[in-house]
Amino acid sequence: MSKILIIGACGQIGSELTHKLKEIHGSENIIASDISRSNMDIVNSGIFEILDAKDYDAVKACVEKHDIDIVYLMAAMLSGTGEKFPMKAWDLNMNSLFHVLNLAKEGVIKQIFWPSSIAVFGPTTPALETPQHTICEPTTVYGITKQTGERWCEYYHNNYGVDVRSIRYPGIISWKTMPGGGTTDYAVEIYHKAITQGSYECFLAEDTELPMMFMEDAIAATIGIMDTPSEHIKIRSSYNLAAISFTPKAIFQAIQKHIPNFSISYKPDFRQRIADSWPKSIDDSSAKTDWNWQHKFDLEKMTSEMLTQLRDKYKSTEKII
Ligand code: AKB
Repeated sequence: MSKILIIGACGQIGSELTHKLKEIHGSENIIASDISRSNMDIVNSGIFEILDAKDYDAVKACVEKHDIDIVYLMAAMLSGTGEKFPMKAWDLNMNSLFHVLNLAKEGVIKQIFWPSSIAVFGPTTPALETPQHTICEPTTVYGITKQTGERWCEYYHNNYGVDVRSIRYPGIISWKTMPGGGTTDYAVEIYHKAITQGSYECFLAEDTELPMMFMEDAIAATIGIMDTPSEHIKIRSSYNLAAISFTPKAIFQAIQKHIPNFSISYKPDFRQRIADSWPKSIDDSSAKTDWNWQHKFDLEKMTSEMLTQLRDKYKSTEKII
């Protein structure tokens, strides 16, 4: 049985991935790690290590201590926070990737999952049904780190045979753990505010269309690409991945069907410029062909699931309006 290390296990995607991998492989084979104990559910649910992804010696020691075969590197600074701390974003996003790529190059680990993002695209990219291979001129620090990372993943695969796999995640929507510091975070916040306050002030304009995905689909994609036989993985930079595209107005209207009195106002901030530089929809035919990717959740199904789960979560806290 392979031993798996998740770096950044307390975060939005890392936490749900950790639970799913435990279900599949058994808790004893999954080592969750993060820079702090910011998610007690993860800390208390199995093996947990404090780990700074930027520290090569610490990452190597953790990998050796637990005899790790596979690393999911989920630690990253996202687009919004990256614009505030450009050098920190570069340091974390690039050095953590080099550390795991080099451990694979040295034969210490066998397989890597590393997330890329729609942030690799920029204002010169075709915005509708953005192709797999197209112009990538990102204008955010986060996007630059993801684009550079993709180039290095492909380089390490081509030159050193490293089995690294990657997906360009769209905005991910989930109810268990909040996202932190992204431009697509509004699409999670809006559900929480609908339930707890009945109103939401959106930091993007009402007609800003972006590619999005429900967490269950994102986890299925992540595990799907990692379980695919290596010879089918034709793209070693990162795969386009798509599910649903919508605007703040469309998600507001979908919520209003369940909560008729819900209201919204729009106050675009610095993240509007980031959102405007990203695609509106993505062509993910390569992922469909190479490893049978197919999403399950549309806006209606996701909205219904989000509201049901969040109502349940907030029930005991008396925060529901
Ligand atoms: C962000 O908004 O920065 C992320 C992403 C699209 O990668 N959610």
